[in-house]
Amino acid sequence: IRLNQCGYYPLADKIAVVAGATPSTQFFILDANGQDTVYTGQLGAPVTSANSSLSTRKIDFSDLQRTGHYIIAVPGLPPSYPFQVRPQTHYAAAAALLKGYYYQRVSMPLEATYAGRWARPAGHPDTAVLVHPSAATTQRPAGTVISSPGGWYDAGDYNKYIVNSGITMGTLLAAYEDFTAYFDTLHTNIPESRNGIPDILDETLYNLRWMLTMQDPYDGGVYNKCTNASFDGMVMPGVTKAPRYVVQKGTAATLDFAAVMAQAGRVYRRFNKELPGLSDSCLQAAIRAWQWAEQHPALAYDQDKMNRQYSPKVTTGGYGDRTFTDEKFWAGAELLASTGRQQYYDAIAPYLSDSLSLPSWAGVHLLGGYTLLRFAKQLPGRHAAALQSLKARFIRLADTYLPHVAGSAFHTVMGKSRRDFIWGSSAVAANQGIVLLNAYLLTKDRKYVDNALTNLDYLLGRNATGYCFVTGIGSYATMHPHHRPSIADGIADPVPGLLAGGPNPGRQDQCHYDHTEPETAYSDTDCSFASNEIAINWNAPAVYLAAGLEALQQR
Ligand code: 9MR
Repeated sequence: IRLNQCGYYPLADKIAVVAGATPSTQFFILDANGQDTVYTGQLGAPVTSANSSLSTRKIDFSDLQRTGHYIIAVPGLPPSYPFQVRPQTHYAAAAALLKGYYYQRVSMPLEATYAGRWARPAGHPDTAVLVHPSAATTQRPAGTVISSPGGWYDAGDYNKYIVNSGITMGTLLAAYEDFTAYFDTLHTNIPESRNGIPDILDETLYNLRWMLTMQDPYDGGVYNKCTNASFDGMVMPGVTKAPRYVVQKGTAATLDFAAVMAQAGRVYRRFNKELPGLSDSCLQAAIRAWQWAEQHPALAYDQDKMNRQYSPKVTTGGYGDRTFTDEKFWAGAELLASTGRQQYYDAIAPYLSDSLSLPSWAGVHLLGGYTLLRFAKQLPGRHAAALQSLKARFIRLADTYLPHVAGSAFHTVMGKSRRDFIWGSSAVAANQGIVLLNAYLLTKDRKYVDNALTNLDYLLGRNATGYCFVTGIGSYATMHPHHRPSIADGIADPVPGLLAGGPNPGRQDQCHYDHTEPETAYSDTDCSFASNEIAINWNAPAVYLAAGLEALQQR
């Protein structure tokens, strides 16, 4: 029986499914001691999944609105995990997913007060990072030592990549802009929790300060990453002392940086008293990065090419992107929203009608779209017609998701197409949820919230694998993520609050998979970096989705 292991809101849809053959056509909801039947229903007709050979039957108990602890029983099958019907059912998931970033912090010790069993010494200090020959300039020749401390580890590896920090920060800052009141009171027990700044912004600040160090002060360009030459072994952070480098600047990294800094300049302005000068510094950094990108409009990060020219060879993650119109659109949109200057509108106007697609690290156009739609009313009136058309096209995109749920095997927006099951498929589910929540924010039509919830149900267990993909949450969650600290720390439970990549039939890791169909190709093994790594750009949309749904739950 596959269900949302975190439970269900009293007034929302409550769907579980039974996968495989069932001896009965009835289901029962029992109170958690197994004594009293509180609800009886008929299983839905069998539905064959589009993306695996599984067949499922629907368990719909939406009418059960009474708060309580329950289990689902289908005669002849083992009972479901216990679950609750209650308000704030995703509070724990939202807080844990945000707290996940604290555990990814690079250059500070994680103290037991905040990190519990997962306390550890500081990881890489990154106070003496070498300028790689690929990044050499007159002012900073190869071998120049710079300081680039802090930030979050990208994923299960120990490197820090600007491109991927870009979409991550953009998504978290958008979560704050869209659900400000909710995040103002969401506490995650981090060292800064009592400093008068919301925890989410304290957390993003830790990475923001690192990002600022990645801009070359002499020309405004931004290095692609701060990295080892090759991946560290499966050891705790800070154990290895291999040299760290900043490599080649690039257009995508610099524009993503510009976008984040422009957005941060706007978001942190509210905290000028607590963080004097920060907002202005971010905006200045954004403008300088934008100007650099105008001079270097198409400098791709091509790691193979770089390695043919320079040594040492760098073999860590590439995040090599070759199209820059989406980064330009996003950065321009953030600069426009933060400054109101016509020049940024003119710069993004040629891309305003580009097709809208789900955000990914390589495709950030829609992040700009979200921001334009969020600030449409504050933008100069002469842009109104263009923004109206953007809004209409955006709602059409959200509407294409709505028919996915009915007739799908797991009753989720996620998984209609096998193309949903890519490396990091969990983030596809979460980002689809963000599209739907934005459609709600623009229309106030609850159907978008209901549909977004189906994808949180997916992430938390109503999926073909039966796993909850968030570590430390639910009854049957990812236990062996490809995450160096979780592997090396000697603690059975993985570091909590981290979202596993999820099913990926590409299986680029050659690890053992029990199942290989698109929606079942998931391997809960340390080995599996293609289906079971965690990454900052996957946690972020899950933070947005879980927190957004908490903020919008019906009372
Ligand atoms: O998420 C990235 C995915 O889209 C790419 O297909 C894959 C291969 O290039 O890389 C993924 O990103 C990894 C990055 O390169 C290094 N840190 C871990 C990231 C998650 O697996």
